[in-house]
Amino acid sequence: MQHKDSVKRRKVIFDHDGGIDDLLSLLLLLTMEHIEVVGITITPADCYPEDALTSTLKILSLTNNESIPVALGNLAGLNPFPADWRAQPKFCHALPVMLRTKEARANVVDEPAHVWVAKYLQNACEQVTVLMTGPATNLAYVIEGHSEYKNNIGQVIWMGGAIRVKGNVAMHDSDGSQEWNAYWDPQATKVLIESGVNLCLVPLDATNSLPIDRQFLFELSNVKTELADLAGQFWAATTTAIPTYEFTYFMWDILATALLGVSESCWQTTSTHVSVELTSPRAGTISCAESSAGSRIEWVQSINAEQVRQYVIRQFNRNFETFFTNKC
Ligand SMILES: [Ca+2]
Repeated sequence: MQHKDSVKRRKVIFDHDGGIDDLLSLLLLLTMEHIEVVGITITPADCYPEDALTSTLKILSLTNNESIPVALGNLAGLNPFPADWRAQPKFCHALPVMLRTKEARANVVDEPAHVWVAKYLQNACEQVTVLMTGPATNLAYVIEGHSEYKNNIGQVIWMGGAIRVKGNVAMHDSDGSQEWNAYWDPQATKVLIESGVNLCLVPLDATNSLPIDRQFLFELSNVKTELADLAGQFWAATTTAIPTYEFTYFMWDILATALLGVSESCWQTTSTHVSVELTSPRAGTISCAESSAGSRIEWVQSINAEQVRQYVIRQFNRNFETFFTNKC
């Protein structure tokens, strides 16, 4: 166990929604020695909340990070994820190493996620990065109710949207243009996009380059460390119960998380005026605005997929006792 006090670390609030991709992202984030995870909040979107909480707490115990506060969200979006997708990550806390690991409940805060985020930002002495790999609901609630707290947000990195590619929603009230995180709570998407915070959007345009293919899983299997094996087992569960319509699982959330660690030469961003639609069949669609009338945001348009994959494999090359401890 190590604790790196000597270097100034970047403070991050991680808001996730409990999917397998999110749990892998938590593991990846905790490997980053330049990052201080100051809190974890859970949006009950692509998960059942108690499963997400259980897996999160077990991962924190496994990596000696039991003191990080965890807050469960209770705000619900308009468009629920399919029930079988939400049930899929139950698999993660049923794996042997996860079953053997006790979840420490002492760090679960007794207020909902959006309230915890608001209080953290209110009292923050320095700017914090908010990494979001689920819908924007918790942060949007805070921004709408307390716009003065925006000054304490250094950057928001959000996996969401499909700007110049088709979306991944195939529901009766959708024309297929939306990405799921943006569709779950279209109003929250609009609030965040129009908020003026320093937002780096990680849309499907970028994540489409990172399918979880057999070659990647094979490379990971050859690392042969505790973390690489656990990550490989998580990803193995996605090869049969696959939550996309193209039967391919991607590194959606992993890419957003990896941006905090990979070299900046790994990705290219562009800045575009966009608008968010609120009505069916395009509720939650983030589209390029015709003129400068929309909100100007920065989004990741391309990445070096191989460099990102190799980064993930390198970071997962460790055993659990080598994680450093986040002291909160
Ligand atoms: Ca997610």
